[in-house]
Amino acid sequence: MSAKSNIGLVGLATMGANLARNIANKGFHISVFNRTTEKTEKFIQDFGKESGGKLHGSKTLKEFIASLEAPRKIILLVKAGQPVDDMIAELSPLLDKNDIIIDCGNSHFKDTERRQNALASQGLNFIGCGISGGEEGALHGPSLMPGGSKAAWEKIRPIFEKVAAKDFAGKPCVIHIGDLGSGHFVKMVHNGIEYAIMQILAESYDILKNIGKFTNPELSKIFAGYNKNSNLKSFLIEITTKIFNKKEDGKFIIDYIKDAAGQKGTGKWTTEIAHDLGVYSPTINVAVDARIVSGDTKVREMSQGMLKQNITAKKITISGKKNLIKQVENALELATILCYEQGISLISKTSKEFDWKLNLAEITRIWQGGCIIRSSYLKDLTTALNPANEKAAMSAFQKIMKTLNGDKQKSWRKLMSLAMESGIPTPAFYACLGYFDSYAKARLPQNLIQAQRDFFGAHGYERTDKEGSFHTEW
Ligand code: NBP
Repeated sequence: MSAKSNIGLVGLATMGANLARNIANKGFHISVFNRTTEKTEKFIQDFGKESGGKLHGSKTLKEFIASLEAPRKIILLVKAGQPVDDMIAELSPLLDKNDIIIDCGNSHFKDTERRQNALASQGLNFIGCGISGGEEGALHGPSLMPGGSKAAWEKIRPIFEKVAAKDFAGKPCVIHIGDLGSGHFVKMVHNGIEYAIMQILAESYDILKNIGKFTNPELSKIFAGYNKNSNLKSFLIEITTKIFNKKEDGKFIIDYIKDAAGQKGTGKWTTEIAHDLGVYSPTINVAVDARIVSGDTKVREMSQGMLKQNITAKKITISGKKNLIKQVENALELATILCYEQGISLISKTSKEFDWKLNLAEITRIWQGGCIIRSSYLKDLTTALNPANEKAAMSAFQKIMKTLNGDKQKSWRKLMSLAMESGIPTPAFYACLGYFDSYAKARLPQNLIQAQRDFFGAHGYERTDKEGSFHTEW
């Protein structure tokens, strides 16, 4: 290769391979490197032709670095954690001042800040960039959330804007999120919202399957119906309709998948920072817990014989089935709105705490395409969060409030009673309702907790009728 590549990428597993192909397909020359050289060779063999000669494989890091135009822009898509530090340690001595490393993996935002500080002392730029959309997104257009130096962002911007998915108006689903680790932070909260929505979808499945007695093809049709609701139409519901219909060897695969849900940490990290900053995000917490209990298979198998659910299951009628489909739709619609709300509140509070000045409307806009939590509801949410058009923001906000406060809420409450009576665990749905009900009340019962704390620990309390701190000899 005579001319140098516009960008480089390290890590040719699912995400890296697909993102590299996407970048080449958008007309950029890209050099690639993978720790295991055979993977690089196979990748170039498989996709070199499709790229029209724009993909360039390197066997050594030295060769890789030499193939890149200045300032060098290097995307890392290696396993999060120690491998990122290992790659930085190998790359940084070979780089020149002002070169840019872009970590697109799911790194913790505090690790990103540590790496930014260490590399800044060597004159190198480090951007922590969240990427969402899985392999399809990486190949055809992901949602990208870069954070770090604005000047470095401007250097990668032309490539990233071409590679990203498009929002509802056709604009790229990428912005400079903000300073420091803010890009990885926003991606982490995105994943927290993803955990919460996936859990309420799983609970909807449980209710429909075990109370409604719907078959897999019926479930597929029901979810396809939900996907016509403008607040629910989403990537996650779309794939859910496909999952229920998928057969292998004549069997529905869903019925044979173990119910132990995996997790790689971003949900847990979201709950940790929410607790650290005192942000109420119960559905994200519960979604992480639900994955934990799902993995506790042995204990559940043992306790199933001991714990008898004292319920009398009623046979569901045809009209009851129809009603159930609507009740679940209403519950899903309102709970989904509240899942996004919990994530946005966390981003907002953190932005203030760290003085990041994050643009909430722009963040939800870049989630409109490419990413796992893309949904048509994000149109209203983006508008409601955009202070630049006050009238439109107020009208979108009122529309959301009308949905939350209307009759669908009653239907959701009835569904929760039914789930409880039927012994179906729906902790994420309850958490969403608890979130709503807690903020709907100016006074909560924690006056009792304050009294108890003062009783046993002389912690003192404040009063509603006079200023100051008080203690009672109980
Ligand atoms: P993996 O997370 O499975 O990582 C595999 C890659 O890391 C391979 O290229 C491997 O090289 C390389 N690697 C490892 Br492991 N240790 C290394 C080391 N010490 N030095 C250099 N390279 C090393 O790949 P992925 O699923 O494509 O994900 C990449 C990143 O993107 C992760 O942070 C992930 O959390 C994030 N992400 C994934 C998705 C998704 O849908 N998969 C979505 C969004 C974000 P080798 O071939 O030599 O073993």
